[in-house]
Amino acid sequence: MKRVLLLGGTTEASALARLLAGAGVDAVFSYAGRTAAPVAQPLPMRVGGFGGASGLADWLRGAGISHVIDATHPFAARMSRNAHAACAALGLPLLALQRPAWQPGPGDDWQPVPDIAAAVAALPDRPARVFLAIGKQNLDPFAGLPHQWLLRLVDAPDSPPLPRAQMVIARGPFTVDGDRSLMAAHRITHLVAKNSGGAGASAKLQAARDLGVRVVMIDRPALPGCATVATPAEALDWLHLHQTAPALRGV
Ligand code: 3Y8
Ligand code: NAP
Repeated sequence: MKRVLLLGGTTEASALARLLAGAGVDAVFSYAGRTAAPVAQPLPMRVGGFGGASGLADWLRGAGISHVIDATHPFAARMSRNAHAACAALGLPLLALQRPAWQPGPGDDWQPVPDIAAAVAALPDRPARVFLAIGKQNLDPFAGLPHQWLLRLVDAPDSPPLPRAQMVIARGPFTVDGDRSLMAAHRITHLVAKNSGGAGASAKLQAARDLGVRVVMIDRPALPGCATVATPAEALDWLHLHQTAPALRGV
């Protein structure tokens, strides 16, 4: 019998969870426990790290998992590497559900950078008004810069993570109108974003285009190669193709 571990935390993971629940697939949805109150899922959930690749392998064995679907965010590189190592060690089928990277279009003013440090270096020397829409985990490298910051976080921090920072506490998905109003109200001159792809965070890019805001776009980290699909429906197809045992058909 198939038993699936779904590594979640993205819009596509939540959409796949609904498909799996609707198809009656035996699956467990996993969150890292990064936020105080993650969105509930229509599958049994587990929250928290596994304890590295070896901890994940032990968990997979103990839970009798037959298939792993990694639908984590493209910047959740450590989780993806651990899933790849654990599945290789156990010989378990692994599928990555990854949305395609965003591409600049007409009217976009993007400066692509390879990582957070390059994003810090890409901002102007003179004080600017920067919408730092990269969450909470990577803010420290920006601390020494002279800018006015607009931060959007999922949970309210105990103390302001940067000087001269205004904070919006919100969990996406976001809307173009909402992001355009937010950026206009704060007279934003620069937007720093991760190239996470998907529809859940792309509103700010359309808003930046409309407002003529320069976008510093952080490229994704390299991830280990494995079978990859771009939509939840394709992930369900993969699962049906990877039947562990031929389905017994009544005759
Ligand atoms: C804990 C689960 C769903 C999933 C929704 C998507 C869309 C909204 C856009 C901006 C960018 C950012 C951030 C973002 C988005 C979706 C998706 C996505 C970006 C939740 C969630 C968890 C997290 C973790 C959180 C990180 C942070 C990153 C905020 C839930 C809401 C900036 C990434 O406070 C913290 O420590 C937050 C940490 C990792 C990046 C960071 O480094 O700070 N996501 N986000 C998951 C877990 O515990 O396993 O709380 O319900 C999920 C979603 N966040 O089901 O609809 O699919 O991408 N998440 C980025 O893309 O740049 C916000 O503000 O414009
Ligand atoms: P990460 O840096 O790749 O992972 C760090 C550690 O967190 C992992 O080694 C693992 O701990 C644990 N972990 C991560 N995802 C997990 C999951 N789904 N279930 C159980 N444990 C998990 O990951 P991250 O960037 O902090 O992202 C954490 C979560 O937020 C993921 O679910 C991701 O999909 C979601 N998210 C991240 C971003 C982002 O910008 N990074 C954006 C949107 C959503 P152990 O080593 O102890 O197993």
